Amino acid sequence: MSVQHISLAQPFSDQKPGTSGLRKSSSQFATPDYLESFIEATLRTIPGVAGGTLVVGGDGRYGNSQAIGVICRMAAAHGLARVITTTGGILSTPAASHLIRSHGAIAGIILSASHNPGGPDGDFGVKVNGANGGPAPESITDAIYAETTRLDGYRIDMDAPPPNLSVCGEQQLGELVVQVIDGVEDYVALMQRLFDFDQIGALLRSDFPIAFDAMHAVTGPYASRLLEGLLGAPAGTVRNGIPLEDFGGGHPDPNLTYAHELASLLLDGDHYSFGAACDGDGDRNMIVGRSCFVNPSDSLAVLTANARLAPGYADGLAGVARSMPTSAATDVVAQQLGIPCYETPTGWKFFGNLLDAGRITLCGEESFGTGSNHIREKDGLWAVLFWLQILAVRKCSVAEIMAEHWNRFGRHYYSRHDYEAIPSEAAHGLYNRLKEMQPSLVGQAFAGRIIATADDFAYTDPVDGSLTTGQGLRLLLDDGSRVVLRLSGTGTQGATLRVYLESYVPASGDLHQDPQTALASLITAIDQLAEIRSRTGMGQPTVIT
Ligand code: VG1
Ligand code: CO
Repeated sequence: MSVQHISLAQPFSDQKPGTSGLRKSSSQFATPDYLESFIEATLRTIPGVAGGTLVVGGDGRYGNSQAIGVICRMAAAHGLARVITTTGGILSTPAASHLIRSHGAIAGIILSASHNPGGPDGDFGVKVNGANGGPAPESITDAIYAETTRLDGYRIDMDAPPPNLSVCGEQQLGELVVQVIDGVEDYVALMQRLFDFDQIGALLRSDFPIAFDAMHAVTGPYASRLLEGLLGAPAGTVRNGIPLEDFGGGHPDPNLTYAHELASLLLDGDHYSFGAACDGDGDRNMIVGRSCFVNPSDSLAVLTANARLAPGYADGLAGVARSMPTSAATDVVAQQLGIPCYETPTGWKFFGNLLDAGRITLCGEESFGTGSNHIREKDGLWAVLFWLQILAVRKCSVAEIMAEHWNRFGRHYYSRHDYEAIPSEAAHGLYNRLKEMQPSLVGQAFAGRIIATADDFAYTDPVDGSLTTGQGLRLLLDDGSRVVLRLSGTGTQGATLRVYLESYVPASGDLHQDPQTALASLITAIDQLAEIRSRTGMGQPTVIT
């Protein structure tokens, strides 16, 4: 082994991890020493590197295999004992979380920019997860960032050949063992412990055709083995199932805009009974029934209300959590179940402490993220199987499940409007202006209601007492409705403004309106107040969920 210290002319100053790791354009990652420098800072920061085990893999996007090679050579130079990686380097974020936990690894490095497009002209990213399998907490990502700003060089084994990712087995890189495993197997076994595959299989072999869109991203091999292999769904159930470096030119974000083909199969056609899609790295899910789109906030509420139908959750739930912008639909269910419901900032890392402490069993975000204590990440295919489990037991349609749910708990009309790639200055100007206005807004009229609270969301972690501030501007109205504004921490071009709108109608009210109609007065009022259209120069949002 020939470990070399490569000097940097100057440290990179832009490597601050956002909501979910470091995310930049592929061309930026191609800058000499760029990836190496972030990995160096990571390996200098995380505990247990000497003699430890690291899990490494990614969603198959452009740069994936090459990055795995770099990380292996740097792991060898830093004295790690073992790197566990996968055939083809293909590893979904939830499967990585499981491997970290089941192999006692010190950490995981997941190569993905999640739902962002890939390819030479797309984005690349590095997610760093801790020993509990979840996204590294802010204390660690802040320390990694601080390290990047003072880095003078990095250590790498210059001689080591790139690992052979085409077959399972062990390879020696100096003192380091690179273990290549099948990235799908352990995950599938975990799913079999949580759900009743006989029941779901019987549903899928009956007159219940489903469609799953892997969006040419990481879930293809997982979904093929689960749905078509073990559960007996017909060949062709999994669409776009081969992972491609550029996701076939698509945008692997499972929402009504970017997964419109799948959505349209269910919303405009009448062949399929159930449809689902996952994002680039497999942690997000979109659920659609025939003529029935399931809002992700509602999805979490439905899983919470029906959790006992799945073998893995038959004993009930310790508690639930949702991110702040997620609707309060789950809160109402939790209240009826008599279990605690926590409200955290956006990003899965905030659920980690609650899950580790056993305070919650399920958690979710409005951004198509749902998960549980089986791992420490959100889990796209897990949510799909959970829905299929509920449908297999209840033997009804998705639309019937939603109607029954709203009849019981009332309905939280909900929508998120995203304004993507707006000039940073315009976005920050708009945001800061509203923030400054907030104190004067309390007591003012807004969309026919009164603003009861106007603040910037702050969170005190109930487990470790840490405080996180600046998590989104909230306008809470006197009838329980809300409007929230946030600036995205995962975009790479300009800024993305997210506007979250929510209004509750009790079970006795009109439960079957179009959400955009039900929320129309809030949409108009926030546009007038925050001057969204005029300041962004956009007549309408890029994506409406
Ligand atoms: C978005 C979502 C957030 C999610 C994050 C990571 O962040 O809103 O809920 O946790 O993406 O998802 P932001 O800062 O752009 O709003 V993923 O699928 O990248 O791991
Ligand atoms: Co993702």
